[in-house]
Amino acid sequence: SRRFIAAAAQLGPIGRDEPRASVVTRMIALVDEGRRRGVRFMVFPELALTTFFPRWFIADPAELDRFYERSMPNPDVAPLFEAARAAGIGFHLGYAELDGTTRYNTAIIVDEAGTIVSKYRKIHLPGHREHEPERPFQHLEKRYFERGDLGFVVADAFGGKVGTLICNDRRWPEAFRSLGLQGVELVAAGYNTPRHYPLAPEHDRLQDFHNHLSLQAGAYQNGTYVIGTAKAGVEEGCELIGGSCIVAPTGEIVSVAQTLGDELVTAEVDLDRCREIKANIFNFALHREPDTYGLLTAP
Ligand code: CDT
Repeated sequence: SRRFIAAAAQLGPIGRDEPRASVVTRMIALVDEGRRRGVRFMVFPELALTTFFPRWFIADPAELDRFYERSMPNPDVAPLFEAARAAGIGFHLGYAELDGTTRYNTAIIVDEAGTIVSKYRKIHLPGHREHEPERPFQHLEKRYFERGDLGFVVADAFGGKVGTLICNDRRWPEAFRSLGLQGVELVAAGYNTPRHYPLAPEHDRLQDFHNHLSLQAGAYQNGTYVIGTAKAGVEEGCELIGGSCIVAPTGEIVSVAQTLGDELVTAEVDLDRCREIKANIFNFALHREPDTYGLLTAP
C-alpha cells in the first residue's frame, strides 16, 4: 500500500568515544518503538553511528579512520539490520564511508526485508578544508569527504519513489529538484546542524527557521513528503539543532520533535497525496520552462 506510518528517528548527542554498539542499541530502541506504533519506514540522521567528527581537526589518520565504515552492514551495525527486518521496518541510515582510500558522507535506504535498495553520497559538502584554529569548532567536511559520485538517487521502495538528501543538500533547490524530476514522493534527509555558525553568528537565532524553510519549500515545490531527521542536542560541547519533522507535499509540517534527544516522530503518509501538487501547481510537463534555465547548469 502507498499509505503507511513513517518516522523521523531523531538521535540525541553521541559522545566522541561512544562505541558503535551503544549507538546501535539506542537505534534498536527506536525500532522497537516503531514496531509498537506500526511504522514501516524510519529515517535516522546524517552520520548516525558516531559523533559529528568534522568539528575537530584530526591529524592522526588512524584516529580519523575510527569514524568510518568499510562495509555495510558490518558486524557492529548488523544487529540494527536484523532488528528492523524482524520488525518489518525499512530505514534510512547515514554514515561515514571509507571505500578503499576514498571517503564519503553516505546514506543508504534499506527495505523491510533488510535489502539495501539505494545508496547516496553527499554532494553539497559545507565547511572548509584547512584547520582554522580561531573557530570555536571546525566544520571540516571538505577535508574529510569527497564529493559524492552517485548523482541524486531515487529508488523504488515502500510502494513509491524514495530519494535521499544529506544535510546541507536540503538547502539547495537544485538538489531537491533533481529528485523531483525523477518523480520522488518521499525524501529522507538527515542532518547535523550546529546552532552556531561562526561566519555569520547573527544567523544563529535563525537555524531552526532555515531548516524548516528548506524542508518545507523542497516538499511543496516538488510535491513530495520529506522526513528531516536531526542529530540533536549538545554534543561534545557543540549545540546541534533538533526540529526533526515530517512534511506533507503541501509543505505543511505534520509532525515535529518535542525534544533534543532520542525520539521517534511519526505520522501517516499517503504517497497518493503527492498528486495534489504534482498534477497541478507543479505539473512539470505542463508548466516548467527548462529551455530558459541554462544558467542553472552553467559552471
Ligand atoms: N552537516 C551539515 O551539512 N551541516 C551544515 C551546517 C551548516 S554549514 C557549516 C548544514 O547545512 O546544516
